[in-house]
Amino acid sequence: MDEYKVIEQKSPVFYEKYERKGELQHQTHYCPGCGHGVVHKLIAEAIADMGLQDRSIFVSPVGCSVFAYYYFDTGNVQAAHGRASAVATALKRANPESLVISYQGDGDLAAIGTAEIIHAANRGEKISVFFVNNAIYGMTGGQMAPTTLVGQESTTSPWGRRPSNEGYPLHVSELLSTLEAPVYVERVSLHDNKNIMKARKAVRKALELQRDGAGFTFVEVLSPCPTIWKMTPQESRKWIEEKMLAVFPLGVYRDRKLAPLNDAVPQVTVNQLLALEGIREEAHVESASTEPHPDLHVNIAGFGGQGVLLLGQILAEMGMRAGREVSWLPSYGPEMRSGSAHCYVCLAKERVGSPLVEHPDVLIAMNEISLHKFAKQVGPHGTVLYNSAKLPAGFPPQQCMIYCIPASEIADKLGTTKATNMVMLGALLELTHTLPKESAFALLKAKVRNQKLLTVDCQAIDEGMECLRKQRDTALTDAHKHEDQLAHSR
Ligand SMILES: Cc1ncc(C[n+]2csc(CCOP(=O)(O)OP(=O)(O)O)c2C)c(N)n1
Ligand code: SF4
Repeated sequence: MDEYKVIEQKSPVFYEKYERKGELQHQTHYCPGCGHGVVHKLIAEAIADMGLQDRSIFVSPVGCSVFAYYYFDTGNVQAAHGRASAVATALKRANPESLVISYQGDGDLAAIGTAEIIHAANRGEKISVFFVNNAIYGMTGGQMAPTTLVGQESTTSPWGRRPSNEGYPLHVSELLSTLEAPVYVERVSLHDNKNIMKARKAVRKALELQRDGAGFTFVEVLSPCPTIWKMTPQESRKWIEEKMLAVFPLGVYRDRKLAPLNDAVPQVTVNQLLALEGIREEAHVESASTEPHPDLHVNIAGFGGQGVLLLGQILAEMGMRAGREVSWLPSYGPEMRSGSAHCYVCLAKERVGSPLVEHPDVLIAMNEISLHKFAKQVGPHGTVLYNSAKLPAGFPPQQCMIYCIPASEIADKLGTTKATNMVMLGALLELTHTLPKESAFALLKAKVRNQKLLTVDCQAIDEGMECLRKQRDTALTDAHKHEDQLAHSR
């Protein structure tokens, strides 16, 4: 029975079965002799040896390795073409304790994703990027890549790459090592076993540096693509050795080990900032008093000049002061005045996953166009606050509750139309009871220098609250009357 001993087996970082294929679920989709499988193996083994599988997030690109998420039993995100290092940036910043891997081909990273990689490297993002350079676009059938060699034929350079027309191959490792922030940049190759072992070391080193909190790490891997190169696996390894090494010299281009970037200005968290401004205590009290309404998604829409975006900012800042997670996402046209504008505000207990608000709990429609445009997005339990004394003629019935708040009129009576948005803020506060009006007053006090305007703003909030309260009471009374009538008629 004990005729042989298993000394090599699939890394536990790979799924046991690769679900993509109906049959042959032990195989990847890569062509025989492809370098992607080798690089996958090196990364998987390094993660397993470091014991960081549960903290690893693998970002797969567009290209032949798009399906890496079928293989790596880690966190997985598949990024749009060229955006893997930007997506990795977000993942790492949001989850600093995780090990974030951006895996990209040369078409992905060095063509469509040039901007993303340069800026991620230049910012010193604490991610590890594995750049698989096979001198061609593999997945799409062999178009010229920025790394295609001079004279190399491709479907888009059938005469061979000519510098006069297509320029020269891009040397990404060299390029990135001109930047100040990267801590580790190395180019390795898969053309023979000795070099695969060097690649193994480089992969480990990049991941270990990231684990230890260093900055941007980058490993370029010269990798065979036998299918597109129309060679056998053996020939393609030879081709790397004979052709690619001369153009892409191997070696360490940057090795700064642990060299944290020291900012003259220390970084502070939002909470520290609030504490510095002396409003953290207040935030504590507010959050305790607002427990029953944890999440609120609002769309505030109107035209430029109505204070639409400012209202959203104030709401978001009130939420922030109350210890909520918040987001504010503005959208506006090129016109500073009178173009359409809207913003989404989320106030949440947990981190906000997406700042988009497709189905708002509350729509604040500052004008008729916005009402027509957005009211249908409000669900049956949502509410519309419409800036007018009544709905436009012929406006179809909606599944949600609509309150007509003549905010502009109220603001005019107070002395300035500018306070329209504050009337709406008051109505919103009264409607949702999510945040106390005192928080709005405190915030305005800190922001509005003109005392007269400050007084009007505060009055506007009170009037907005009062207006909503009255309408709600009327609506309730009407509902009770209706119920009574029904009861009598039975
Ligand atoms: C926005 C966009 N543009 C173009 C494509 C088509 N496309 C898919 S993969 C690819 C190139 C992949 O080449 P590379 O990054 O070198 O990876 P390989 O396939 O060689 O591993 C392109 C252009 C796409 N999917 N999305
Ligand atoms: S086309 Fe090239 S890069 Fe793509 S899987 Fe096949 S060998 Fe690998």
